Amino acid sequence: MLRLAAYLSIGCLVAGLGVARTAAAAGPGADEPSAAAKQALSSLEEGSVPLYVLGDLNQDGRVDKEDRRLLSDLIAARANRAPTPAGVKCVAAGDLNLDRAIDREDLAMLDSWLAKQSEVSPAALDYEPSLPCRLTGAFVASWLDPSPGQKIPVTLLRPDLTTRNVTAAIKSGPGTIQSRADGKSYDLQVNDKAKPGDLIVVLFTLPNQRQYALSLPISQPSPAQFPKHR
Ligand SMILES: [Ca+2]
Ligand SMILES: [Ca+2]
Repeated sequence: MLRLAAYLSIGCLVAGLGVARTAAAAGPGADEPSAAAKQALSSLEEGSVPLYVLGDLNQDGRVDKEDRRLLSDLIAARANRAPTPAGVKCVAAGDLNLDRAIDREDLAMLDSWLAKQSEVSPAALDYEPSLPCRLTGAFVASWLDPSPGQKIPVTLLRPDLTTRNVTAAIKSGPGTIQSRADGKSYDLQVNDKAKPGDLIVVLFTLPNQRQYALSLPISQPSPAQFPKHR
C-alpha cells in the first residue's frame, strides 16, 4: 500500500518528495514553501507526512472553477506529452479518485463536486507520494493509517496557524483529538476498540472559516510502528 510510505523517516520523505530540494534549487519564489514552512517540514515527527488539499491544483486553499480549468489543461497537456501547465502546483491534487492517474474520470468527479457548490467544502486532505506536488499550500501534517489504540501526531505547518486559531474536531469515527501544549500540534488518539477498516474523520476549521476534512482509515497494528507512538 502506497501509504506505507508514510512510515518512512521524514529525512527520506523530504528527499523522496523532492519538494524542499526542488524548491531550494529553483531559488526563492512564490512556488516554494516559506522558510518557516520548510523548517516545520524538516522537523516533523517520524512518520508524519504533509497533506495537500485534494482538487486544489493551484494550492490556494480553495477547490473551485479555477482548479477545474487547470485540471482540464493538465489532462490535455499530459495527453499531448506537453509540460505541466504553469498554474498547476500540485499534480497529485488532480487525482481525485486516487487511482494514481490524471484523466477524464477525475475531471468528471470535480464537475460533480462543483455542480453542488461553487467551492468544495469541506475539502479533503490527502497524500500521494507517487505524483508530484510542491506542497506550497500544505498547512497540516499527519500520520496516515493509524492502528487501534495508537496515538499519532497531527501538526500545523503554517506559521500563522496555532491550535488556538484552528479548530480540529473529530467529525466521525473511533477517536479523540487534543491540542498539545506547544500550540502547534495535536494528539489524535485512536480508541482501543477501533477495528481495522474503521474511519476517523477530523474536521479542521481555519481562521478564514474554510473547512478541511482528513480521513484516516484504521489499519492493522504494525510491529514497526507501535513502539514509537504508543
Ligand atoms: Ca485552488
Ligand atoms: Ca485519477
